[in-house]
Amino acid sequence: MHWSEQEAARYRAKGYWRGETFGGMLRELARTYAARPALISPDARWTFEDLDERADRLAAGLHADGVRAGDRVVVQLPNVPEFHQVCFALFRLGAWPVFALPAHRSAEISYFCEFTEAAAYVCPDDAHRSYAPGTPAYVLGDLPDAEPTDLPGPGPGDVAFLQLSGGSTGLPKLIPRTHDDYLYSFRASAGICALRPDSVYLCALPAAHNFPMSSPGVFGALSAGAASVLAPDPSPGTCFPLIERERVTIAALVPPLALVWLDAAANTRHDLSSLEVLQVGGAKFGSEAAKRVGPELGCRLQQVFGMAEGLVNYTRLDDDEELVVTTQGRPISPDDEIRILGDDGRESDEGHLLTRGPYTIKGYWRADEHNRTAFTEDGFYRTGDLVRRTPTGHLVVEGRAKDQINRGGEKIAGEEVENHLLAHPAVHDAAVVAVPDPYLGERACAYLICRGERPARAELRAFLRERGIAAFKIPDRYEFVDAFPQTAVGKVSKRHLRERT
Ligand code: J2J
Repeated sequence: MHWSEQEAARYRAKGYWRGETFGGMLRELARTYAARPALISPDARWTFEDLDERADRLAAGLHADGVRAGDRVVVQLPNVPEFHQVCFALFRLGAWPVFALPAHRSAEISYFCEFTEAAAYVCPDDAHRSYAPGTPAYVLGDLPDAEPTDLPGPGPGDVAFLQLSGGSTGLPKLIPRTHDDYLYSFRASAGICALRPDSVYLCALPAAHNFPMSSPGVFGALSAGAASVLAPDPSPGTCFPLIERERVTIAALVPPLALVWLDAAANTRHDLSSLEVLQVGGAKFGSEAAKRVGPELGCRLQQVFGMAEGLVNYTRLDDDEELVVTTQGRPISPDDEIRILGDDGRESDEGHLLTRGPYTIKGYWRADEHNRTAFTEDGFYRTGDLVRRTPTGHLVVEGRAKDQINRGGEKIAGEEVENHLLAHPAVHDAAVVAVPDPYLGERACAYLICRGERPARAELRAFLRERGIAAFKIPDRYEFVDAFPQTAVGKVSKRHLRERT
């Protein structure tokens, strides 16, 4: 579950792990950058001092309510400055945010609350309370507030939060990230992206996602003394005016949104000339679209291939155009160990990507059985991604060997949706697989074997909605079949199903 003493000693000696916590970092930033802007939204503007003070007051309020170090708190908030206030308040208490996405509904939220035995749930409005029956809820706008007191904080090696895995299993796995490892990953990312105090980062994707949180994301921007603009949604209609007004220098998008931005930029009246870097990641960005970014948006493209479990790759700002357009970058750290295994299990330059390093986890939280297969005995994480390594050490994502659909950057675990479909009385068996899509890259298709009469597609969708799962997990297509193709060992062959479409 942990880095070995030897690894930890090396990461400290090399200066990756600096023995700092989130709480300490913010205190330091508030001293250095004081009245400079930290978080900007369409109707709020918080300085570093504001964030520091508000985090303290909220921490004191939560503490007075009984929230303690090690407690889990499910956090589901939109892109508002309070999101980061809640994060830092919990970090200071040593309580762990469990990051849910705004799209999650009752099935996901109730699971997170039960599985983590959450002490509280922080949600956007009253309507969300019902998602977590039995867990005390705090609603945005009604957060507790008290005079700051001296609270004993967590240590740098302690878990800071639980991040959500994209997932390939029936129930989502939770990723424990420590102060030391996460601070390293976003500080190093801020360096790679050349963030300075006068940089302005646009957080257009949901702030809880690992990409806009840490690659370099809002935390990386804060660590560099830079401001972050929190966009309520990622559309050009919302973001272009914000880019113009706040002179945004760097933004992060998933590929389908990058396409929307490219098309919208062609006839916008907004001035986007402040934009220096557009980061695109979360799913494969095709080279044809990648080529358009420079000429059409007038900024540099940076491809980002990362995962909430740790490893993040970036094309560098001074990489050749060819590398930027055709690869998904190279690792943050010289100590990110990359192992690529062919199907025969031998090391190769093409095949299954495994990794270990100073900010890649050694195990999911409370998932011993799954961890035995998701990690090797010598502590490498099996990413489930198929990659090719170029002579320059850049990685090209060629495919995936895990049971997951990447719907334009939103991850869907096949098995999770199958389990919901199997609860329908007319569904005898279900297999959910990815089908290619020109806009989203992939969409989800459910293959179903039914008993009796086939349910209408609209009924299946309504059934899944009622089960309370996030809308993006509801399959786009339904195909009815009499049998599933089988592998040599008699399992459903999802590869053959994918090839049918
Ligand atoms: C192809 N597949 C990609 C890319 C992620 C930065 C950026 C992204 C994430 C993220 C992140 C890809 N091309 N450029 O956490 O910090 C797929 C891979 C990977 C999975 C991880 C970050 N970028 N992927 O997307 O945990 O399959 O993290 O294993 O959501 O997304 O998903 P997630």
